Amino acid sequence: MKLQYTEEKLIQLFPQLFYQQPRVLVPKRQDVLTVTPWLAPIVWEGTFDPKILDSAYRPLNLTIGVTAFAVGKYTRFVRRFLESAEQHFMQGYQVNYYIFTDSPGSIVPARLQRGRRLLALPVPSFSSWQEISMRRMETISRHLARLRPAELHYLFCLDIDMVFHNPWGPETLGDMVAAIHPGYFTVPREQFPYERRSSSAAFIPEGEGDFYYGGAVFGGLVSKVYEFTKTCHMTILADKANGIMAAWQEESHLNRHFLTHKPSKLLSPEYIWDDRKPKPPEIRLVRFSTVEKNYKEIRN
Ligand code: UD2
Repeated sequence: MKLQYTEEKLIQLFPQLFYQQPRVLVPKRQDVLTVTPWLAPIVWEGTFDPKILDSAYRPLNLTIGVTAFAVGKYTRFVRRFLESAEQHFMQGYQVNYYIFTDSPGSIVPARLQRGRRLLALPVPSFSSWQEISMRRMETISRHLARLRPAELHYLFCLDIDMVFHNPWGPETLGDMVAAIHPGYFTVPREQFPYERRSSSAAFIPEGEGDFYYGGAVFGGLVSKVYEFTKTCHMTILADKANGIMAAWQEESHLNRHFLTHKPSKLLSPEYIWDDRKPKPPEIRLVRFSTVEKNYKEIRN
């Protein structure tokens, strides 16, 4: 018997084979920069087709890691972070969540989908929030040094006081991935809060710099994230030896590193939004954003 399928049926059966033809003379977005001057893509809604990406990445059987720190009162953010990640983060992929905390007992095991694991890993607390934030570079690099190579392919290092609102998928995967900070994507670089003291290892002089990246989101191939976090830890230590703490702690060191080691992919502020800001039309959807917190209360 000869089987006859309508086009509609074929699209239903093999969605990955049917998609709009990319048009060389018709850019998908004209309102935003979609590629850096060093030819790294900047990921915005409307610039990619999730079906094509899934058909390329799903067969690779990847495991994607997430590190997040919940020290002191920040443990209160873990549940919402994980619940929202289970809804939106890397759907259909294997995910390992590594939650570093000073109270592993308080991390309630979340209900995870198949192929997803949660590990609560003990870390010491430090007396200041700045130290807790900066020490993440050291902890992540040490953790990665101990991993079996097959355990993890890609890793994202995220702030815990954040929530996923929309899909975050394989469009974010890349060798070294940085996210454009939501507070500074419309301003000239003179206004970026880079470290401006030349005595700091995070120093960036006036007139230099590409973007201002957020410390709350970075990632990439495990080997690259390892090198990156190790280097940032070293530059933080160099500052410490000189009695300096950079203006925005490890975020300043991250920005300094990415000036000379350009990230291979950039995430638009959709991936690191701040809901207190009015949403301009260029931000078509918010994928991941900060939870409002009382800084004074939570840091004590
Ligand atoms: C900014 C950055 C953050 C970091 C920080 C450094 C963004 C959106 N956020 O956020 O990534 O670079 O500046 O100053 O770019 N933490 C604890 N316990 C604490 C303190 C911090 O677990 O007592 C962890 C937690 O995972 C938190 C992260 O460190 O999400 C960053 O600390 P923050 O959220 O207080 O930093 P914030 O909001 O100033």
